[in-house]
Amino acid sequence: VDNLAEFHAEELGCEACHVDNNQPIDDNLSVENSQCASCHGSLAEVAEETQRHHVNAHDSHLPGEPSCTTCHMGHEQSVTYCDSCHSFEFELPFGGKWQRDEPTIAELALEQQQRQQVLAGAPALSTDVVVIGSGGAGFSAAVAAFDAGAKVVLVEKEPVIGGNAKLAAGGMNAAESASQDALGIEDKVSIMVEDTMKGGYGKNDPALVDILANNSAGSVAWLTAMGADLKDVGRMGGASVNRSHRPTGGAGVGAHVVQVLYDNAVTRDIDMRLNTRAVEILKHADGSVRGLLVKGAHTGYYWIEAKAAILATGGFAKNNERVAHHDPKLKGFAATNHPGATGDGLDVAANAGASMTDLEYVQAHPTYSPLGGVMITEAVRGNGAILVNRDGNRFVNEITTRDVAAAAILKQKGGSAFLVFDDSVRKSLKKIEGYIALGIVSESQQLSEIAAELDIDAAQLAATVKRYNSLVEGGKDLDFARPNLPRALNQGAYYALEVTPAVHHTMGGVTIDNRAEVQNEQGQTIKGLYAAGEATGGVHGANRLGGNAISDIVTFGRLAGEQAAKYIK
Ligand code: FAD
Ligand code: MEZ
Repeated sequence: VDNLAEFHAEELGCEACHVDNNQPIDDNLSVENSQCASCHGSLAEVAEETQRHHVNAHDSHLPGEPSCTTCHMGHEQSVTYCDSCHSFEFELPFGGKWQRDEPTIAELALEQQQRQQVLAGAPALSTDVVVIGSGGAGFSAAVAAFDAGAKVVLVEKEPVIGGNAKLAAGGMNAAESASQDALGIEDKVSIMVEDTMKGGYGKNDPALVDILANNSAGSVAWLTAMGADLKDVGRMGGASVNRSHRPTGGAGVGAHVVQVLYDNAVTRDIDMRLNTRAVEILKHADGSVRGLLVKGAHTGYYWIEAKAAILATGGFAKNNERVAHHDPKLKGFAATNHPGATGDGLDVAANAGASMTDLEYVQAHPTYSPLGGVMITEAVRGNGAILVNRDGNRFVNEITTRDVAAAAILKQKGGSAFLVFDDSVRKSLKKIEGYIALGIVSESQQLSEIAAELDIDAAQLAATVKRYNSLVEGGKDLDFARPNLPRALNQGAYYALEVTPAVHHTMGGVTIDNRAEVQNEQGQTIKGLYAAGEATGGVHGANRLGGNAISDIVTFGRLAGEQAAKYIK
């Protein structure tokens, strides 16, 4: 016996897990997962039992309802999905090491016989709009299209929802929002436009930036009306004012927003299909969309008849081969992204005739923890942390744009630096608790102890913190012109962790117009094909500002959903 299925079958027969001819009846494995729960209890119940571990494998931070089969595979070796970012290497029954083995869209095209057979037959289902991807763009599009009167099916290739959106930490940018008003923050849509264009080195499509900024407060209001809490507003790199919205207390924005969108999709009874990969957009003879060919991880190929498709497949930062092809400097870099950020949606779009914009612009996030395998949110710096090198010196304005901060870190000895903060920063941002729980942050009442632990020059670190605190008191950073100095670092314990840049965001993607319609190489609209989010290019130019992606995906996701619903009518 070398897998869970054989183990169960020996004692209980195949019917312990399956109800229909010993086969899964859907790719969500809804029957199989409910069978797991009926014997072993719900995820929350299992989490109670496993809370003795340092990191509780079942107390997941993923939104939605992660299913048992995400990690506990039936007929294959079990793997810890968390290890796609972390390296917990929990002991799993019949477990193996996390690995990704996803054929490319080009490789799948070789399965011609199966595909042609399926396409010659009837569709497995019909809908108005099929949405590809369950990140923030996909869910926003699905909910908006549904609310505009369309029947919607959403497909997601991963076993869990949320894509990169669920990992978003620091915030969602919006100008002239109700939350800013409540906090007395003065901002203007025009300043958000200026900051975004400046951060993108003027390479952005100005029409798309106008849509982003003009609808940003509306998108916060739209999410709030559906149950989101975006009342805390902080600062991100490259922003002139505090405009990054997140839940009260500074919890991660992405998991919260995805949970709200997911809950709203569930309330609307939207058909959501996990483990279901989009492989080809199907078109009528006149070039308009007629549906989508998908490959279910358990049920194989089938096609969905749809009058419109919305591509919301995210970026490709986790695919280092593709990243290095566009930006060779980033070859071999780690990435902050979820494992599905491989860019195969771009291949699906390209095969449907879509043109691409700005693929050469790939962004590194300056503060990734090599020890934890996770990105440390810019909000830690925004809320007051400083960056020091091994000599104990500051070397950059900590909240400059991330391309500048990343380049500055790479120039330091060892190509890395240290984030240093105190209890007042910790208390200002819930997200920090997660990093501490992961065991990747050094903590001490004495700066000198932290310096010794991390091999930083202790005397110089003490002098740097003293100097920084005096600059905070004077209200001006005379050393690096950091525009915000939220707090001195002198309360309670000190904290520090090593950080280095990692590939984070791909600014380029499918070319869209101001109705989120996909354009072909000739600059014409592909009728019925829409795109939104990180799968598109043009919004962020050569460099995205922190907090602008969540704004982008919700605003353009909504737009794509509304426009697709209008089109099908
Ligand atoms: P995603 O959320 O990535 O969703 C795309 C989905 O499509 C994925 O689930 C993927 O599996 C699926 N998919 C791909 N191909 C296929 C296919 N062929 N068939 C079916 N499904 C497919 N931005 C901010 O503005 N603020 C932040 O605080 C912030 N923090 C971040 C923190 C981290 C660690 C990361 C990685 C990113 C962060 N970002 C942040 C960036 C932001 O999260 C992403 O740019 C954004 O969420 C992308 O949303 P999306 O919906 O376009 O794509
Ligand atoms: O926009 C981002 O990618 C972002 C704010 C990330 C983060 O540091 O939290």
